Amino acid sequence: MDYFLNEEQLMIRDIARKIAEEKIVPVREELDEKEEFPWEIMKTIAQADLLRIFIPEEYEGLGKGALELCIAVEELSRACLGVSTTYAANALGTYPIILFGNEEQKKKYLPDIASGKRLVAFALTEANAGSDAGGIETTAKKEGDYYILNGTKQWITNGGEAEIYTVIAITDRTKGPRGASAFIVEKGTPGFSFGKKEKKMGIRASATRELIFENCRVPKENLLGREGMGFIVAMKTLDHSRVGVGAQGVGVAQGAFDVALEYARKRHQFGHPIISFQAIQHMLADMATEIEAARALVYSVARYMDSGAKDFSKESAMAKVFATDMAMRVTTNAVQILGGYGYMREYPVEKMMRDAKILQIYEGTNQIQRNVIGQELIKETLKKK
Ligand code: COS
Repeated sequence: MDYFLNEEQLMIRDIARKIAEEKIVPVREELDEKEEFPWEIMKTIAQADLLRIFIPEEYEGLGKGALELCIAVEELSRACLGVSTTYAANALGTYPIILFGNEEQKKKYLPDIASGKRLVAFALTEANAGSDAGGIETTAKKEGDYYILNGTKQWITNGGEAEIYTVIAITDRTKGPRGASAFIVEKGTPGFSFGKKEKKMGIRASATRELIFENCRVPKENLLGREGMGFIVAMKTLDHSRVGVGAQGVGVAQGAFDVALEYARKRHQFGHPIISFQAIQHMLADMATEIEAARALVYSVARYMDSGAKDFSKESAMAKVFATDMAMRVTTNAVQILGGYGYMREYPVEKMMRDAKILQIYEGTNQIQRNVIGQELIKETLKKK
């Protein structure tokens, strides 16, 4: 379908697609097998200016919006979700600085992020605080010109590899979610170390690691926004990034569909290509329809965000939940169409199915997305009364 993308958007799509086909597809299996962080690919992505997309122009970015980022994310995801997760998590970690950073913080960090000199990670989740993001236990205690951080963050994408971390910690436990604050913590800060590197079911090219803070001294200049704004920083950041998880769903589903379609044309059973059987045709028809519906929603939500809309929690959650549930169905059906071959590592669809599962879990489970949508629906009904 034609989404009436402008010249720049088409250029971003073509560049990302070229990197995906030429640099990612040939190594994705090996990266998955070895659980290897895709540094070489990230360098290529940086050289192609794809890390500049969402950074404002005054900080050496391209000043583009959610739609352009979604287009790039979708293309990378079509080839490998492990790589696209590394790329998208960098944006997730940067949003707190773009949305809440002061001029000095933006000048100090954004140009390096735009050029790819420094990679970023976002640190909210803890062992006892996943869906219940307000339940974090990591503390930040003000002492003179520093905040002293203590606690452990869990499952942090880009952990260990990133140079910059946006971290949510509690500055006043008595205030509940209003007692959290957000900080920029640089790798190498005394008292900041890395714990175990996780072994995962999918997205194995991406790094997922614990962050350990033991009397970690963070300069007070690294507080993002004001004290007590941490939960809002986290929620607004997730509102911005969730549509991108939707774009990941569209990308991985398209990648799996492409393989399934090609296979169905070539595979012969009972003397005919299996695509001639209605059972297979109907599966492919449903897959193609669902991918297009999800893409239309993701692009529409991204355009709505870029139009200057102030509140898009509901829409962003809708894009994430719809596109990622779709991705799980489509990748599973792609394996089904390939049958025994689909289950083998020889074909890429089993990896796509393993990879797709995380999309229903990270950046807020799809159950939490439905809570967000439900809460917004209640608010809208109350407004009408
Ligand atoms: N934008 C601005 N403010 C928001 C917000 C948003 N999107 N969502 C919540 N808030 C505000 C609320 O208005 C409330 O403010 P007040 O204290 O002034 O009333 C405060 O934040 C707490 O909100 P709420 O009471 O809704 O918080 P809950 O503890 O019930 O949690 C959910 C709400 C479940 C929606 C939230 O915790 C969530 O999104 N969890 C998933 C977390 C996640 O995505 N984890 C992945 C980690 S990053 S990969």
